[in-house]
Amino acid sequence: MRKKGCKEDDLFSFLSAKKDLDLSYASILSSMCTPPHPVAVKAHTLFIETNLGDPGLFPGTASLEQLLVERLSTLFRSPGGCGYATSGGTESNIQVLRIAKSLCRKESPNVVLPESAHFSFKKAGDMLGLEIRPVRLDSQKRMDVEAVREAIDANTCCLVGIAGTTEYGMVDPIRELSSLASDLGIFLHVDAAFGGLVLPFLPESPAFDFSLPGVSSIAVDPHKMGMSTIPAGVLLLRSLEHLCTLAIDTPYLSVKQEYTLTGTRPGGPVVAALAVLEYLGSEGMEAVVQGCMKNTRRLIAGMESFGIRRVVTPDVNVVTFEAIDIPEPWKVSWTREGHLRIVCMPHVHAGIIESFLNDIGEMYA
Ligand code: 0PR
Repeated sequence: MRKKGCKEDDLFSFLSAKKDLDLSYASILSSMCTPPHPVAVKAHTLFIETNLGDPGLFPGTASLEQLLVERLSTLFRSPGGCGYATSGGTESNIQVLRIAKSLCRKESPNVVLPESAHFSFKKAGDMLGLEIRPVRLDSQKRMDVEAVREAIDANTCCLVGIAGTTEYGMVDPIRELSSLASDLGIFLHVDAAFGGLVLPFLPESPAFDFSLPGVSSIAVDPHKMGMSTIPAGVLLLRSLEHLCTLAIDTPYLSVKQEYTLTGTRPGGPVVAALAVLEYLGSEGMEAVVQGCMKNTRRLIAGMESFGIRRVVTPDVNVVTFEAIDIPEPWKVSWTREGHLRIVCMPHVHAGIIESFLNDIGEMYA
């Protein structure tokens, strides 16, 4: 490092120049993140120095984490549920597989999940020595329940369903998975990292939450549709006993035990996540989410009017089309099967959709 520090002006012009290399959200149609809501930024800033890794020193911040868990558990219809704020879906999924593994005590445990599962489960399988068993999807890209039955065996420690798949925006048949899990006594985890803050705010949506008796845990990410600052995920469990399987003694901290994967944890994004939910309320969330779904439907109608067909009709605001050329400056993504994928996040508002459709129309109409 430099021996003498540089001038603040020089430092910030250097940093700003680097920031200018980043893309603007105005052209990003591929991301599950979105610029944070202004109240998230304000709340984050207020709690910038807090560390939830030593909650006894920050009891106010810790109580807000508990309130966030309470709000989301209630939203997912398990008012007495428990959990904690993670760094996002990856950590939530890793932690839940740790729980499932320790509960089942099998010698060669496996995890049955859909082919559409996020790659974080592969990381978890690798770290935990779990066999990951992807099962095929049906024609609508939802987990095929018959294939799930075939894949489950005596060593299955966890069944996973996705509520809002990363690539195609589908919700797996969680009701059927819940019945299967209850009948066979298997831990069922629902990865609602994306859909968890979409589905509760739609007038009609498939069941995915703790109202289904077989659902043991849910991952939801406020840093996606919750418009929080990054990183903000939440892992929720129906049973405190399950969460306690993660408990580690922390002898010299202000609390005796912790359940988290990371040690030092930022309070800022956690409070930011709560702030958005409190500020908007369910009415405000409905307005945002239903706006995103309206834009999703408009995008589908517009693309299909140019003869560019959707792959499936998504359950959430992630939409896929047959592959086409995409003009600058638009940033889209491509699924493993090569389909064009667009996420209609809050920043992808109606004007952006029309401008994108206009550009596509110039090439394909
Ligand atoms: N589960 C689901 C269903 C997800 O879609 C994701 C992330 C995760 C878990 C993991 O979440 P974290 O990345 O928060 O740990 N889905 C996005 C993806 O991989 C994340 C993302 C967001 C990628 C913005 C790119 C981007 O620009 O596609």
